[in-house]
Amino acid sequence: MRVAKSTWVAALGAAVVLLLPAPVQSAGVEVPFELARLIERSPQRAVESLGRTMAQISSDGTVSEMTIRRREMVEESMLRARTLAKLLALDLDNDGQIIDIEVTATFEASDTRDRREILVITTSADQDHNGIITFEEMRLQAAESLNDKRRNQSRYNDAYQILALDLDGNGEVTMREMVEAVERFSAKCSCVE
Ligand SMILES: [Ca+2]
Ligand SMILES: [Ca+2]
Ligand SMILES: [Ca+2]
Repeated sequence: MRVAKSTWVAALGAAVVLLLPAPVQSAGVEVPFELARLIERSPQRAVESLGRTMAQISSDGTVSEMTIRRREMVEESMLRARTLAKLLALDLDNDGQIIDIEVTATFEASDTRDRREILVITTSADQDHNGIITFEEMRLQAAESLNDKRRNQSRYNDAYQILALDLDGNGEVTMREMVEAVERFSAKCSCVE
């Protein structure tokens, strides 16, 4: 299901027009604190930033819990695959496990930066410290690298906050809905810009 980018570009254009005269809407919109601050700082920039996030999640910019989670899972699996690929590259004889000789051989053939990475990843992957990294340990290491990444990641938290802008409560937020929600909220809070 591919929808042209022009859909949300048009919505953004409409947003800018809508936001300038800031028509007063009576219906209140409850938004999470962080999102409220973003809108209060600049409704127009909030629309642009939220629009970008929404467009990254789905081609037509309509987001729901499912589309966000799906996007998140795709990214997570790519991160896991990257770590797993680094470990699999050390399995020189392709028997599904990494032993000392394989690490040493790769280590000697690598430059300083890669050597550091090899040391870090192999030390951390060999969870039972028996000198052998099994495939199960590689899989666990890949999952763990995701946790590190996740701690620093706020992008999807932002995306989930957008769900608060579901004005008609149908479980998804369209670009137009987001624009209208920002407009209503900014009218209510009499934000400056
Ligand atoms: Ca091996
Ligand atoms: Ca081990
Ligand atoms: Ca909706």
